[in-house]
Amino acid sequence: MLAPDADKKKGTGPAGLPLQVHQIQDGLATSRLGNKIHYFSAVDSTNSCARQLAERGAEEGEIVIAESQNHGRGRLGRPWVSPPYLNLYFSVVLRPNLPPIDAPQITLMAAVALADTVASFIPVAPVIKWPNDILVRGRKLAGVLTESSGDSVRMEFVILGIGVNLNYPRSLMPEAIRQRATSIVELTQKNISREAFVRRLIQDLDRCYGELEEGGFDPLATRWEARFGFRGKKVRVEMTDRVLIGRAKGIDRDGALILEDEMGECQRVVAGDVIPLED
Ligand code: BT5
Repeated sequence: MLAPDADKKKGTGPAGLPLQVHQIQDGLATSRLGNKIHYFSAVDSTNSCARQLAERGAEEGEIVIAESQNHGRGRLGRPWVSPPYLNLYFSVVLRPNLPPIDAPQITLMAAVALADTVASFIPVAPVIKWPNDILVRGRKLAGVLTESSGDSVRMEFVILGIGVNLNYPRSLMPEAIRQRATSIVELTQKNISREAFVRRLIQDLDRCYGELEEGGFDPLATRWEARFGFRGKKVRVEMTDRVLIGRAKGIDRDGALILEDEMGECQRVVAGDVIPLED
């Protein structure tokens, strides 16, 4: 928890207090998400917790929120730094009516919703870095981790996990992320109401998820592209088995990154890390 002194120095909001779940849910106007919120003070990972609930039959839209995670994770088992009472660690159970091949669309849909939410709390436009980062002024504010379960024909469920740095002062960030991460309080110099943020996020996700299911991926892909901060930029893409250098063009309808390599040929990247390069 934030020390009282640190709280005083950094703005006016209620950083350091437990989330008031009823404030998130009261009057929440959504059609699919947020009927049930499972709230914990500490878990290993909200994604693992939501997966267990889904395996026991949790319904679409059930949400797990924790104040802290002991083993919060990113992609490829990378750690997600998750100190208590400052940020948001959130996972939602989805049971989408989509074939497994379209699973990446869920990550991209979530990035659009999350960027919309973030944009309503800060004065600068957030940028999406393919596939799952929200960056502001070149630093990482949030990440998305989707994990699905099912067979090759049908997805049984998808766990959509989101971590966002909210009232997290740089002084409390560990060395490993301090130079590359940011938070809402660092950007605005004010603590925000975490309840207001979560509420808005649930509504934005509900809206974008509904659009994906009803209108398909194309309209969301257009909005994703509008927030994509790397179109035409020179990037290095690190995959598990190789590295590509080229210019980012955008995404295709499966959510793969399209890169024009140094020979002028277009390459599709389905999984990897994008690192911006100087032109
Ligand atoms: C991600 O992975 O960005 C996905 C992060 C998803 C976290 C949420 S929290 C709720 C839910 N439950 C979970 O267990 N996970 C999800 P990736 O692209 O692999 O980025 C991971 C990298 O981000 C790390 O290697 C660090 O460099 C950096 N990082 C770790 N913690 C961070 C933080 N709090 N803020 C900014 N960057 C961080």
